[in-house]
Amino acid sequence: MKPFKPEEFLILVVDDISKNVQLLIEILDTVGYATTFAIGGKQALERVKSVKPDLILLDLMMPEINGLEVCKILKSDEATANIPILFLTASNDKEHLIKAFEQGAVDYVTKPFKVPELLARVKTHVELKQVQKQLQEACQTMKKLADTDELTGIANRRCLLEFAQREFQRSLRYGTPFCLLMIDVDHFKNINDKYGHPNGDKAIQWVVEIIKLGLREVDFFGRFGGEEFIVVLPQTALGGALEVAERIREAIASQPLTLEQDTVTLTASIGVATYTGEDKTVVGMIQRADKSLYQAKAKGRNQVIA
Ligand code: GH3
Ligand code: MG
Ligand code: MG
Ligand code: MG
Repeated sequence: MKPFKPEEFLILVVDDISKNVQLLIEILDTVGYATTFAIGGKQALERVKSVKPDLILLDLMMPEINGLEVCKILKSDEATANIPILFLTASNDKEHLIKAFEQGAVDYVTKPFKVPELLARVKTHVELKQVQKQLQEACQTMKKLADTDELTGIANRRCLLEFAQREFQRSLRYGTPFCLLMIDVDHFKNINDKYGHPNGDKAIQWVVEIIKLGLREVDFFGRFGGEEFIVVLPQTALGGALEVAERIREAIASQPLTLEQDTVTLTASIGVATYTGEDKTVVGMIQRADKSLYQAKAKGRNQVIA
């Protein structure tokens, strides 16, 4: 765990009485927390929108909007639901305590409180919040790694198939068109044989950059295997898919690549498959794209076949 640095945590103090706010801020200041405050529930809700506190010390009994209501509102909004809330109250009513926890509070302290105890609780909650944040970040990093092809940085086969299947499901449900392109670099073995595997890798990365330039934001692109790629074209009928495919084919064939001082021209063959409503899963579409690709190869490569 990272060393504890109180100044990195922003604590929002909420009370309807400004003297109480002042006292709490002075206490938090002795440790070095970053602090901000709101007088009353309404101001608290506005404050949370503009700052992102790591913890809220929330007074329970306040006129207009009381603490329980503030808590309920914050917990029902995805953007603020994760902010831990510690209630501070003069109420000895056990009902209040139970309600506070039911509304999603992490802690409940009655006034008058003991300063060291309050500070110990605050520290526990901000540290827990930090651990939670680190876990979320680690999960995101792992998901990204699990989805990404190491050589090219685009989606790997698993992620690509997942996306394609989702798109297939959407078409199945709404009857919207969609197409797949399967792109395979022609005679790629020759590149590896002549320039070596690391240069082959470089050529694959180059092809990826060229394909990317020919796609729209909504199109999805992944590495299916070696020098084979699949482009998913959502909401696109055959005419549009053929245009995209032709643009990609032309871009690859017309731009020279430099390998070991040689100017190399690569070409690619592209098979196109459209969603017809007859396939059971996207695998059927991929098989048809592969068949078209095979025909493009058989007919002399550097061409698009649907
Ligand atoms: P064609 O597709 O036109 O029929 O011929 P090809 O030479 O491209 O045929 P094939 O698909 O059989 O060969 C692809 C080659 O790509 C074989 C493999 O060594 C190479 N390859 C696959 N993955 C990688 C990679 O990650 N890096 C490099 N450098 N080469 C790779
Ligand atoms: Mg009050
Ligand atoms: Mg090939
Ligand atoms: Mg291949």
